[in-house]
Amino acid sequence: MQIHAHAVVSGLMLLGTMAMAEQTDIILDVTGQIEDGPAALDREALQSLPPVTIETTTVVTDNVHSFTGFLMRDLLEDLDAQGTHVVATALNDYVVDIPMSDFYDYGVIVAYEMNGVALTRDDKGPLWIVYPRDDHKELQDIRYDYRWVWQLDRLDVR
Ligand SMILES: Nc1nc2c(c(=O)[nH]1)N[C@H]1C(S)=C(S)[C@@H](COP(=O)(O)O)O[C@H]1N2
Ligand SMILES: [Mo]
Repeated sequence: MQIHAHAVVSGLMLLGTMAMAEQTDIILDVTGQIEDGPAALDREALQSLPPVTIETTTVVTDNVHSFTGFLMRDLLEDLDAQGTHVVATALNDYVVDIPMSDFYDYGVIVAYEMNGVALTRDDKGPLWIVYPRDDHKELQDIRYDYRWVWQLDRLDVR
């Protein structure tokens, strides 16, 4: 986990340097109870976390899709998040409270790619919380469906 933390931190430092020269592309803000303070992460920092792919049906279609992203628990561990839940906010101001235990009970990912193509703002991106719903029957439930936040923008650790 320390190695990944370095990867995220160096991505952030690079970002700090670039910010002076040009407009940066922050796609995820992580705030709240974090040992290292709030983090503003760009695609490069997020993609420095170990990639994980999930093949699953989605809440919005019956077809199986392939989602690639990073494990939510890897990000939260790297930032040393200390809390019992995470409030996820989307670009359309959708807000949902997710228990931290979900990320340890299941390999929940934050996807940046679907079927090998980067997710975009006009189609559920740039980030989409994806549960491995086909691997766990209990996840095939409305209680979990509403935690699949698309257009994810911010995580607040509480
Ligand atoms: N950004 C965003 N994510 C969201 C929602 C939303 O309105 N905005 N709706 C949630 C709910 S209530 C469900 S059931 C699933 C599927 O919603 P959809 O059918 O509207 O895509 O996505 C969840 N993620
Ligand atoms: Mo819903």
